Amino acid sequence: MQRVRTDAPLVLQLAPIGPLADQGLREEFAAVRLWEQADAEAWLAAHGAEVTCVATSVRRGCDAALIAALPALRAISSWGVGFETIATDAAHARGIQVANTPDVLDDCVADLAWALMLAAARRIGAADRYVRDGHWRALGEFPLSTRVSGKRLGVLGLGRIGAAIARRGQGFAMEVRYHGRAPRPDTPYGFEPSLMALAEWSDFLIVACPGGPQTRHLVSASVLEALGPRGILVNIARGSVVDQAALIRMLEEGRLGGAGLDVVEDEPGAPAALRASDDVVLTPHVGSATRETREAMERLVLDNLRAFLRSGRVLTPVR
Ligand code: 8YV
Repeated sequence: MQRVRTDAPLVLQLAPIGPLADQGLREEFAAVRLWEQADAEAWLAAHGAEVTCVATSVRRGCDAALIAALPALRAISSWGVGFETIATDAAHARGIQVANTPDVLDDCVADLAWALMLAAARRIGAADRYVRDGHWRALGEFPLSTRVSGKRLGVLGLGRIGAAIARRGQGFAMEVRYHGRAPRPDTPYGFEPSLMALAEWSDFLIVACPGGPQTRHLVSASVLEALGPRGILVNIARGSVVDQAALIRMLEEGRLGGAGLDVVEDEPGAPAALRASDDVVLTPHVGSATRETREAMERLVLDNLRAFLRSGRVLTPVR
């Protein structure tokens, strides 16, 4: 795509983001679409030095090599609250601002965490299949499930999404505790100094911490063991946080009660062992995927660019 106004700052879009953001980037920012260039490498070699802003998503990311190829880059506006696919260290080392889309998705991701917890505990997926497959012939035949109300809810990562998950516990008369990098005395929930202690205490453990190398396989075989044969694991964060091989083994051996997973390792697609288990409820990484929230995320991508171009500061910087 050719730019019409050559005096405007050059915005480079790395991948499609969504209809609203894509339209805004095209019409308001005349963004160049890298994936549509016949030869992206050649385009970068010819024009990389003119790019001041990048628009991307957590799915597409922006790695250190690309940042190095854009010597005039000053801001990256990314769709998604996660930013593990963006080389933030390389960006910050050069004073490049990185913006993500926090806050606007908290409620929908928290809602889905609860939906998965309720579905896994009450065996909604299995019950739905039972009815659909024509097995509902007598009353009271479907196996008993697990109570949620009044139980113990453990949250790994009490950030914005974790706090929204915890708040919902009040409506179900649940006691809530959490583990994270530091206690949050501004909240009414109990802090557990170790994840093992939290898992031992919890009936339900919801993973809501960031992904990336620092949290890889934090939910290990021993943490799952501590959660126990009645315990239920929910993950709406990143598949990488859970040792998936251990999770599958524990489920197969009946050493974990069940799991509700919106994310898995090596997305897209889930391994056959998880798909085959009636103790597991699966969704295809759709925590933020409501019309309302996705629109708000797309708007924020544009608002961050607008704010940067107007004031030199993005609205929601990653620190
Ligand atoms: C998206 C997300 O649903 O914001 C994030 O970091 O993971 C979600 O909002 C996900 O990126 C879909 O692929």
